[in-house]
Amino acid sequence: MTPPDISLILPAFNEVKAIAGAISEARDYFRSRNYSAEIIVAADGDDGTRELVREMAVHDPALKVLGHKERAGKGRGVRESVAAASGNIIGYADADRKVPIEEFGAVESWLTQGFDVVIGSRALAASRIERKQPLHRQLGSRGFAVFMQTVVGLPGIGDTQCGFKFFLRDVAKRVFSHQRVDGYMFDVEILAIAQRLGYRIKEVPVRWRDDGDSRLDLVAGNLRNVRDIFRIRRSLPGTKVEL
Ligand SMILES: Nc1nc2c(ncn2[C@@H]2O[C@H](COP(=O)(O)OP(=O)(O)O)[C@@H](O)[C@H]2O)c(=O)[nH]1
Ligand SMILES: [Mg+2]
Repeated sequence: MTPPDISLILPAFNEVKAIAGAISEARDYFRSRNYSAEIIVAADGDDGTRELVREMAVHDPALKVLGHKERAGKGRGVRESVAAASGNIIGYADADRKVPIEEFGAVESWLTQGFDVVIGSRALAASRIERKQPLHRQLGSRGFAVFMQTVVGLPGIGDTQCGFKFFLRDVAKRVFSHQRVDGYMFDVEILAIAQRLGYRIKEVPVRWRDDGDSRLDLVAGNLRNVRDIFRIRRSLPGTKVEL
């Protein structure tokens, strides 16, 4: 069977209000571009998100659903979805649609121009932030970036945490086969692995809008994030080598 042009992964933890809209928007967008698209939802939690997507998938063979009743982490959801994906391009976007799917247009051109990984960014001059995060999250993100760059080091990357990242299929499969962190820090880990493997990463400005509905637990979640950043550093070789 010919692979779909794209596999879009939507990680979702208790997103019953947002998920149907996110799926149909993505489906309509790729259809309008004449792309065949597989959509994989990694749905954790117990609010009925997974069941709703399963229901939608009955009439749509290009829609798949994975996930766990217990929260398993965004990183784990994306990793399991990449393993199940077959598109020529594999990528993920937040289910709460902080980045509109039309921004894929800006990503795609770089993937056809020799880049292996293309990531959305809020940190570039041309990024358009339509609704900002609350101040404590903005400050937290800035502090996080300094801490992360000191401990792990991702030279040249201004925004690791924007949840809009796309890979050529073989690149996604290879990078994610080395990926271990289950929580939010998996974004840092995959970029670090991709850099160490010598892949070309392009950061592109995107339109971004805060949804004011975070799943991050500010205390326990951030303690885990700090621990995971150190874990990522320990697991990476100091210099660029073949993994
Ligand atoms: N599968 C899965 N998805 C998650 C988990 N935690 C967060 N997500 C999803 O990851 C995306 C970003 O998370 P969120 O906490 O909303 O980020 P924020 O809105 O930027 O604070 C959303 O689509 C979430 O539903 C998880 O434990 N498992
Ligand atoms: Mg959210």
